[in-house]
Amino acid sequence: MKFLLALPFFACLNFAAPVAQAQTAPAAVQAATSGVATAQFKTSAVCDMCKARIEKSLAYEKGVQSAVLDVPTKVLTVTYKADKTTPATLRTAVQKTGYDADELTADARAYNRLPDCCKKTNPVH
Ligand SMILES: [Cu+2]
Repeated sequence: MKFLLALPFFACLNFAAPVAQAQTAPAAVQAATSGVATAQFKTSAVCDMCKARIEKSLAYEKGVQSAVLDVPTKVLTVTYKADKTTPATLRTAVQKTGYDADELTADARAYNRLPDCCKKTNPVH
């Protein structure tokens, strides 16, 4: 998934980018029940570009079925297959995207590459 991290570094102009559609497609085939768990993490996301970036990054993580970030609360909700990944792995994926995950601080290099409007010093906007 590392190559994906290079993609979202454009300015925050394309809010309407239909990223959310792409991420839901692969999970649709999955049988609904066995071994599916949900985890929630508080992130440092501040805008819709952060939302798109995090959701896209998590969607490509192994075992992830869906990832939805609520921008006002900064809470990321991930549905995943418990035999394929763990909450710790998912938090690491958030860090590597440039965002804090609960008590874990964002990966510095990824954070530095975020556009200015996505820095966590900004208020939610
Ligand atoms: Cu942002």
